[in-house]
Amino acid sequence: MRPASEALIVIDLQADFCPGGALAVAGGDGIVLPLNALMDEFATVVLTQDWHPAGHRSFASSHPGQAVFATVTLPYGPQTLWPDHCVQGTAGAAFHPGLRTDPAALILRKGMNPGVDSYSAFFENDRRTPTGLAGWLADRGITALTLAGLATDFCVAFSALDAARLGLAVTVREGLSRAIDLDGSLAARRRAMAAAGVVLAP
Ligand code: VGL
Ligand code: ZN
Repeated sequence: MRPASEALIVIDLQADFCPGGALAVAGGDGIVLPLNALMDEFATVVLTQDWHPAGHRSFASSHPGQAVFATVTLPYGPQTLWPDHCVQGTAGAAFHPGLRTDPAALILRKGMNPGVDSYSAFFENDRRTPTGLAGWLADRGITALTLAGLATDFCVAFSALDAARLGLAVTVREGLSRAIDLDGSLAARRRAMAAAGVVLAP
């Protein structure tokens, strides 16, 4: 067991991000079993769940004439347009059926604001609106995080970068994460994470 100051955060291991899902990440289901095993090492496990209302502003379907994976400018900045995914209460928004959820002390839902996306588990994409996770971790004396899940170059990376900025020690388990890799996004986010002091581990 690791020290109580460490937490494992499993990002968005949901059906829609796994093969067969609406925004499938290649190999997304392949990390479920090793992550289940890794949970036993941590006294604190957090799961995050992308949890959008129908018609969310990050969906290409909400922008007539725009294609999936295009980038538009929203009031808070650039936003990639995604296929409809992780709609609250749908089968696609559920965790992968093989993922252990019993060890989780917290299941954090994000992306619920209809007009603002939230890749990071800490701040919405306006980079200002907190989810409350920073305070939850601080209250419990947690100072070091291990992050893994889906997708490496979006929700895992944004969460890792925010956590590092907040002063937490962050390790991303790349071998227990899978990437979307849109227009070189994986290489860019790996560089950004390394520059921010995030430890990229297998
Ligand atoms: C994610 C795109 C849209 C993720 C969530 O979990 O990485 N990516 N919503
Ligand atoms: Zn989403």
